[in-house]
Amino acid sequence: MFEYPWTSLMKLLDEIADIGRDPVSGGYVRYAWTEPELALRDWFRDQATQRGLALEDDGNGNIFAWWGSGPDAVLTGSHLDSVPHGGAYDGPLGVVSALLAIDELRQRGVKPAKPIGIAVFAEEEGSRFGLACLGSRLLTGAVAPDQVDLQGVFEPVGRRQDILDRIGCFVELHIEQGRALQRPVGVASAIWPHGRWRLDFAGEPNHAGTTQMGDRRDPMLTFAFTVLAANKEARLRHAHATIGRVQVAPNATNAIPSSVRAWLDARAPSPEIVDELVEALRAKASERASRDGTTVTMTAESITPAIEFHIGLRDRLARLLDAPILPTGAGHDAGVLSAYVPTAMLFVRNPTGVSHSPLEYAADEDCEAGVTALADVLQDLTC
Ligand code: HGY
Ligand code: MN
Ligand code: MN
Repeated sequence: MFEYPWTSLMKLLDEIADIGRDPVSGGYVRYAWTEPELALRDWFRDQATQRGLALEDDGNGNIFAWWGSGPDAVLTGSHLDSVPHGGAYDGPLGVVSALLAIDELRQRGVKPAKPIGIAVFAEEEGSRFGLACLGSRLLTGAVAPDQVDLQGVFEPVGRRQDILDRIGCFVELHIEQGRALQRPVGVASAIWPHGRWRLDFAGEPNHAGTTQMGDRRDPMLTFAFTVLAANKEARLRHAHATIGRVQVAPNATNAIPSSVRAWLDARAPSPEIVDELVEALRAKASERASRDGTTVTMTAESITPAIEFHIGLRDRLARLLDAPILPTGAGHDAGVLSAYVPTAMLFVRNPTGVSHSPLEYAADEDCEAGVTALADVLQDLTC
């Protein structure tokens, strides 16, 4: 009889705890197709092999591990890449919980009537190439290979209809990324529409000591105004706007910059509000640029529409687990998959609400409750 390695969730998370961890921040730097992320893939392949799961690479950087074969599969899983200096749970919790949910089903003696798959999606955070959920977008054809620039690192094959045809539904488990969930496990209803825009500010490089204040064309001023305006415009609309990444050239203490490049992340309850917010910011930044003698351009890099998860599946999971239903402002591969297959999400409580930070945390007992919930769901959907 097949022997599988029954182990605890904390032990599995501990096995990967040192991979890609920055010793100074304590956060994870696990960008797609870099050494730590490749080590995590190897670790996942090894875990899947130990469990007798059949591995499949989809040619888009995504890995699947199958228990059983054929159509109408129930797929679970998440991602292993991170934001710069991210937490231990965002992504890996869904992958580790999936492995353990399969262990749990086998312990229960469950013989699923449908295949169960675990997916590890590539570049979910878009930390390396800018486009969030790159792997799931390529798999589904939401983006084509010729629409992405992977700088020669990887040559994706694009939409895999044969794999999509085999997926009956997808259920991603993920740590909650705010404080809204008061119980150990919840079920997602929706994802706010969101996007990323690149902002390019250009001016005139010059000497910090000799250039009169009135003679300057300083793009840093236009940038600074735009950061404050993004915050104000978001608050006015009950939306979220963040400028968390910036590059300055030449980045010298004693020189007026020639250019500033920054990225805006904007999210809101409706796409109309996201559009309004971005257009208001564009107008304000341009007006300020004309006063500063600078220029500004805004370029969309990654747009994700509003997602409503499959209502029947959502309600079935909420009933089965007696779990609350809640929306989120965070993006997920489940959001991309939901346009192609019935999709749901389970959230594990985040007591502080902190995420995309080394301080991200979930209690061990809530993570264990997540594994049990996922096992219950997989059993319910496959038996
Ligand atoms: O950025 C996001 O919303 C997600 O956590 N990838
Ligand atoms: Mn994330
Ligand atoms: Mn995530």
